[in-house]
Amino acid sequence: MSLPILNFNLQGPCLLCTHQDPDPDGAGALLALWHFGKEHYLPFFACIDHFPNYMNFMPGIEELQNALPRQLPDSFTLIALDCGQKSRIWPQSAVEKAENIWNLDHHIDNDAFGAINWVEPDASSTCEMLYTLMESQGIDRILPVSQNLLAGIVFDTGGLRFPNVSMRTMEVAIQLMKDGACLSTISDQVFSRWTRKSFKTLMLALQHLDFFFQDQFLLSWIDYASVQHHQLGEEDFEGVVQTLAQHCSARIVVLIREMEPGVFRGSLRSKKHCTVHDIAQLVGGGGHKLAAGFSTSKCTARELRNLLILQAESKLQ
Ligand SMILES: [Mn+2]
Repeated sequence: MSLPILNFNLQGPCLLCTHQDPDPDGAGALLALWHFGKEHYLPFFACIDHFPNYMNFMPGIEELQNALPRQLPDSFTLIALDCGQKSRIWPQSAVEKAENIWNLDHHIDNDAFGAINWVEPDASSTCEMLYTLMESQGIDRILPVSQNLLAGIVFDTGGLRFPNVSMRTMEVAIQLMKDGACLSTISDQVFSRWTRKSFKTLMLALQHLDFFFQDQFLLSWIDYASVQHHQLGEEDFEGVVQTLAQHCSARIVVLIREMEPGVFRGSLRSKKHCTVHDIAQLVGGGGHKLAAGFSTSKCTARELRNLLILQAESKLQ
């Protein structure tokens, strides 16, 4: 792993950002750096987009939500965490004002949009990368830093069990636990958060589940009428595709929901040596090799469905 030439004894101020619709990896990396900056009186500023309730447990998150810092200086470096593309950074208004951008990320389709880019597609998470960076600079971790880093790692690895978990990931997790971060508490907060509506969403996903190619490809499709009837929000779909992916033969699993008429959001998961980021890219999305997503209004339901089935077929041959 080649480390970037990053020096936290920066001359100028830094604004820490992650992607829109933040998840515990982006938010955890941001919060870890923010706590580190506070501890060392560094001119670090941070802000975070609206986040789901379950992330409330992450130390410091409520202080940063939803607003640009009032005292944001005229000139600053933007540190983008866990963002594959510049257009994913939140808030976009800060992107325009930033003097330059540092890009720390692990998405395979990261397009190196920064003045400095450190992209490690083999890292489990941006939090794992940040741990390595802090360790390389001999930085001591206070507990809120370790808790946030472990939250990001646990989230992006599905509780330390996805194929992106390396021995290094486990070593880092152990060190963070030695710091006092609690794996079981974090796992509970991150994964045991299904609501009645999540279960309703799962029920719909199961009702509309189709099996193809000897059950190697699973496709579930929830149309706008169902989304509207049950008043489903994007947060109600969290974890559903992962549940479908527990099918023993599945290699590619896709969950589509029509959140507005003609607007299709898709979550893709893959197992057993298939990749899905390249399928997502065909409809303007992206992500990781084994977990990707998209949102498109550029094709009809029939076109999208046919495209997904054809793509899956070609990969499963
Ligand atoms: Mn991530």
